Amino acid sequence: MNLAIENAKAMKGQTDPNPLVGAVIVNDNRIVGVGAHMKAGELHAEIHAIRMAGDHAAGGTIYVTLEPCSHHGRTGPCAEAIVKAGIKRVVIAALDPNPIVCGNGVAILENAGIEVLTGVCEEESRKMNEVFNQFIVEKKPFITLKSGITLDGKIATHTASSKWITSSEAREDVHKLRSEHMAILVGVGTVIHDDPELTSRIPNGRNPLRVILDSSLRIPLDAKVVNDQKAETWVFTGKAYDQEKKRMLNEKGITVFHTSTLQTDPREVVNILGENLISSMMIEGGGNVNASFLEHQLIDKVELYIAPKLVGGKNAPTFLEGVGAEQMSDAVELTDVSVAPIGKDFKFTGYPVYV
Ligand code: AOF
Ligand code: ZN
Repeated sequence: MNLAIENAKAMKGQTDPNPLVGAVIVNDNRIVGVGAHMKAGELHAEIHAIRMAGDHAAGGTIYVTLEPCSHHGRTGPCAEAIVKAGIKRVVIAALDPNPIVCGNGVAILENAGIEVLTGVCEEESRKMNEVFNQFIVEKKPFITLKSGITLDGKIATHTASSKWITSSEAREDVHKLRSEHMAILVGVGTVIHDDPELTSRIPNGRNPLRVILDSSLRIPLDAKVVNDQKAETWVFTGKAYDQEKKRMLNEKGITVFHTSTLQTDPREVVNILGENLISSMMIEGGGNVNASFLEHQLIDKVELYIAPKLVGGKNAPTFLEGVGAEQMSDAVELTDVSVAPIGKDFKFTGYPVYV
């Protein structure tokens, strides 16, 4: 199962909105087939492993990180393929939370007289599919708030100097994070001030969809995200947007959505992204964009790259502005937290708990 999980994890960032899944077939104490799901729309992990095992699958055991599917989707049901291959025992890490599968895959296997054991390395399998597990049930993208900050929470000095807060190791890790997400979101202020590319500059990095929040369609027509064609760019504006500006953006291949409110409503943005099968998004916003998503309880995970530096200054911006909590008892607590050193900095990970 560890090998199956390792193979599944190697595909991180290329299967979405599908899950990470790995499979290993063992017969007579010998590994006869391995497989991983590599891309949505392509073969499932079990099918790769069964094809590799050929005749050696019969009588063997398959270790699979997610319950084999039962539906006729873009590929046939894996549970039926396992039965047909003559596999005698199926060891599963986690049930598939997809309502069209959940439990049905196990039922097909058990009805065919196959021994099924579930819950092996379940925690690890669930954790690696935290994005899929939420998206397949709620249809809401899994949203990670990422920020590079000083020890006192600043993202720039009071003169707006911000290069660089964190070390090159941390910045490289951010490029990896970008390539693991389907979308990346910033506010139009970031586009105006920094003119960022918002691409993933690592070897084989996948560029996420670029999402810009822009209530009054202020985005400069000569911005890199409008012109470079390195990734798709979607701009979300409010209901009173400038039609002519929208037309000019459309001409440049930019998609413009508007919400039903004057200010772009983050909940509507998230709903529209979900409807378009965007299962994961990273927010690299300024303090106001970050705060508005947190206040709407839309942040699922927080990743902070913390540089051991002190900037100070009450006018130096922090990564979370907005009005903020009234009482300390109203603060959003994070759970399942971890801290790891990275270069000269520290990477903090946690999950907000909303009450
Ligand atoms: C498996 N093995 O390797 C994967 C599974 O669109 P489809 O047909 O590829 O189906 C996607 C659904 O299949 C996905 O939502 C999840 O429930 C399951 N994924 N199942 O047995 C795999 N990738
Ligand atoms: Zn399948």
